[in-house]
Amino acid sequence: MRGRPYGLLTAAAPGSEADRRGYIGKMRTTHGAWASAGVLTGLAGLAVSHAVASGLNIRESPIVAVSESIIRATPGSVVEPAIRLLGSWNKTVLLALVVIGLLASFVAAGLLARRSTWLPAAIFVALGGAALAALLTSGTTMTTGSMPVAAGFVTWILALNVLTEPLRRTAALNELPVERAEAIPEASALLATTRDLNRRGFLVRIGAIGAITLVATGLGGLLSRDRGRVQAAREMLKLPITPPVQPDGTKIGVDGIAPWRTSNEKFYLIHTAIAVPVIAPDDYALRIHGAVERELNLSYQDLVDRELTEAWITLNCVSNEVGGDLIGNAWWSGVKISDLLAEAGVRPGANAVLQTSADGWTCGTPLAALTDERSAMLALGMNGDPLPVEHGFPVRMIVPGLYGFVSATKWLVDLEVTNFDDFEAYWTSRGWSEQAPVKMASRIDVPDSGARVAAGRVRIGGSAWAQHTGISAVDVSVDGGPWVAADLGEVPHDDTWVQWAASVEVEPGEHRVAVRATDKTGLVQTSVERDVVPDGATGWHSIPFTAA
Ligand SMILES: Nc1nc2c(c(=O)[nH]1)N[C@H]1C(S)=C(S)[C@@H](COP(=O)(O)O)O[C@H]1N2
Ligand SMILES: [Mo]
Repeated sequence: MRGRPYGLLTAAAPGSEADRRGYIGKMRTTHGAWASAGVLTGLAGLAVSHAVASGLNIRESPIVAVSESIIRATPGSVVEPAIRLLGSWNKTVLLALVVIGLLASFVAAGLLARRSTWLPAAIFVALGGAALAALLTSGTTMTTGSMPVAAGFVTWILALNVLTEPLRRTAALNELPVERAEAIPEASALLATTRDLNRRGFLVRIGAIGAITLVATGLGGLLSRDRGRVQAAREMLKLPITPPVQPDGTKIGVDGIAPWRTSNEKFYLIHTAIAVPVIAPDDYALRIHGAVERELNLSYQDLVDRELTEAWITLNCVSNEVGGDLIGNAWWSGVKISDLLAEAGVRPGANAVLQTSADGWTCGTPLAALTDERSAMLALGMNGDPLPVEHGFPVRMIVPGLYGFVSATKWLVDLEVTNFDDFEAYWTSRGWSEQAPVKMASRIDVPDSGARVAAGRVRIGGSAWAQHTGISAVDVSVDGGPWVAADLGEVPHDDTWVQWAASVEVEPGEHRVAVRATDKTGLVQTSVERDVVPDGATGWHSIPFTAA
């Protein structure tokens, strides 16, 4: 028995068996209505999640991230012929397939919503999980990546409920014993009115969710256009900087040690901003003021036109635990801060420079660290490219020898020459130290913690750092035995980390190897374990391994 179209809902066709038996109020909800609810729900979630992703400046919207992760996960033997076959259309075809897959899932979710609340939710959990996995493997952090996915997921669940509620009510109506409704005119009229109300309710809700979807789509487009514009401007930049040429001997040649030069993609990211500032070079302005003779106001071009300084500098985070990886070493290009401060003319009495980022984050750096011989700079370039947006584009500060939270302001827009007594910076007001030189540290990268290795001669290797002081020796000790001196890689100067490697003899069984460094003043790294708060962790890194 087929229903007659009645908007998106159908009534029993006149003259049908149902009609003859008096099923006047018996109106079915069509598959079409449930499927459309599913599709609109799906689109609403995608639009909201895209808007959030654009607002957070996540490079890829979840759909693109999923498509790219499909490319990554597909074996080359499949991808390569496909690219050859489809030529430049391959990305479009892939995106189209992803979209078709999504639409099919949305239709399925809508149809399943008729009988179950759990099955459509399970579909959305699966889709959200795939998007999250794709975003995370594309380099987005967990906190940032989970937000667009969570927003999309919540939209899916809410929209599906809102849209299917009138359909559900109509379906419930159909379960009522209404065979003899025709005989009672009041009942018949009531059924017709309820049916009509449900139908109108459904259409109103379709309209509302549709409007939300359109607004979110427009918003996402605007937000990502802004980021796209700045990205494009960044890519067009021709900075007078040189590409990184890694000095000979810095690589000690043990597989598994973190590369001496950290690529921009692998460089750790730490910032409090949820949506990172997106600043076009043309809109950039830096103010240098406070206790100075002459206030300086500089554009991006003003900085580019100055003499640029370039250096290898290892940056690390005070929150790096013993053995942790919140550290990276890059080739930075920028303007020496000491030159700018000399030009501004620092007045006596000042001992600090307060920096403010475009997102309002602040930090204070000792004036001395910015005026001595070290290459403290306003960096424009990282590893030969303009700074990546999330690493502070267009301008950030880099100061060798100090933790990032007291020196490495990203999206820098304001430098105030002042005194430590006169301000409290972002982290200082939250229990962290006012001043924080990097503490000497050493880390074991090879073997992996808990690894199985062949008994006999075992290679141990890793990195050590004491920025701006320099490392003079690294030693390892197995199971508390005597210290064995490691070989050190070369370094261009004392502002970078150094790779080290040692060989030890081990019997079969369980072992633990520890490492400690010595700096160029002769200070031996302390074994006293201290937490990262308030000014950096201390203690020896050690790892267990098994020799067989
Ligand atoms: N604007 C801004 N700059 C900032 C931060 C921040 O939260 N906001 N974090 C700082 C900290 S704690 C560190 S360790 C470094 C990290 O720089 P990276 O993300 O480029 O590795 O940036 C510093 N600069
Ligand atoms: Mo940090």
